[in-house]
Amino acid sequence: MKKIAEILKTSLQEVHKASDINSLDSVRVMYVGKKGKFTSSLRSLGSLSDKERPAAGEEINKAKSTFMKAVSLRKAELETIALEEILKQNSIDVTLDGYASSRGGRHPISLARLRIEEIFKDAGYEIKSGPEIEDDFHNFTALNIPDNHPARAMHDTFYLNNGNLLRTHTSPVQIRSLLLQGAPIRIIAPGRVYRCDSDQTHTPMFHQVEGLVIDKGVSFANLKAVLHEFVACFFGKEVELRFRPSYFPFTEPSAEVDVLWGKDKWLEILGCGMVHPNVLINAGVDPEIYSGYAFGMGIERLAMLKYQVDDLRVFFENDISFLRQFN
Ligand code: 2U9
Repeated sequence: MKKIAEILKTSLQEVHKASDINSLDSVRVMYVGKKGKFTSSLRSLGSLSDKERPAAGEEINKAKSTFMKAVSLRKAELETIALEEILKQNSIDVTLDGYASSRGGRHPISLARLRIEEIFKDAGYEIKSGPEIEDDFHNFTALNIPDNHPARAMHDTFYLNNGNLLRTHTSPVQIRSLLLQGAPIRIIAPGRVYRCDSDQTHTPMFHQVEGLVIDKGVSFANLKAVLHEFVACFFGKEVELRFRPSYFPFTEPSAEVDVLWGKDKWLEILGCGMVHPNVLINAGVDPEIYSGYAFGMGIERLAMLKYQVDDLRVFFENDISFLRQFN
C-alpha cells in the first residue's frame, strides 16, 4: 500500500511536469502501458494472499484512476496552451490599414443623359425607350421621310439582311408611344442611335434625346420657352438662344437652335419644330384637334460643351485617366 501511494505521488508529479502532449503520453505509457507501473502492480496481485488481495486491488485501481484523471486534465491544459500558441502566431491585426479600393464612376455621356432626364422629368415629361433594331415604317415612313429621301440611302443607314435597320434617331420611340397611348402626350426618348458615318465629328453610334409634346393649343412659343428653360438648367447659367429656320421632314416649321457661347460665338446645340401634320396623321392623331412640338439633340455634343471636351472620340476610347475625371 505504501509503495502504491509512493508510485501515485511520483506519477502525478510527472504528469504536471509534462510540457507537451508527446511527453504526457510517454508518462501515461510509463504507468498504464503494457509494462507500466500500475499495470504490473495489478499483475502481481496474484502473489498476495486471498485476505490481502481485495484491499490491495482496490487501492491500485483507485490510484490508477486518479492518475488517469490527472492525465486527461493535463492533456486538456496542454491542448489549450497549444491552441493559444497557434492563435497568437496567426493572429490578425485588425487595426492595420486595408487595401485601398478604387471606386468606379459614371461615364460622362451617362451623366449628361441622367441630368437631361432629370430636368425633363421635373417639367412633367415621361421617359420612353424602344428597340434599337427598327423597321422602315417606324424609323422613316411614319416620320414623313419619303422613299427617295437621302436619309434613307445606304450611305447613312445600317441595314440588316431582313430589311430591318438600326434606328438612325430615337423618333420611332415617339411614333410607337403615340400609336400606343395617343394624344395628349409629353415624353422624351433618350437612347443610342446609329449612322453609317465616321470622322472627326461623327461616330457610327451616338446618343440622342428627343422630345415630343402634343396637346390642344401647343404653340411654337411654348417650344421656345421649354428649350430656353432646359438649356439654362443644363448648363446651370442664363443663356441666350438663337432660332434659325431649318428643314426636317417631320417638323414644319423647323428650326436649329444655337446658344451664345462666350462673347460672340454661336454654337448649334439642337433641332426642333412643330410636328408635321402628316406625322400626326401617320400616328393616328387628328391635326385639326391637336398640335405639337418636337426637338432632338445629340448627347455627345451637349456633354462636350458642358464638360469642355474638345474631341468627340474620347467618349468612346474608355481611357481610364479621362474617365476618372468625372468621378
Ligand atoms: C416625332 C415627330 C417629330 C424630332 C426632331 C430634330 C428636330 C433634330 C437632330 C439633333 C442633332 C438629330 O442628334 S442629331 O443629329 N434632331 O434636329 N429632331 S425635331 O422630331 C420628331 C420626332 C418624333 C413623332
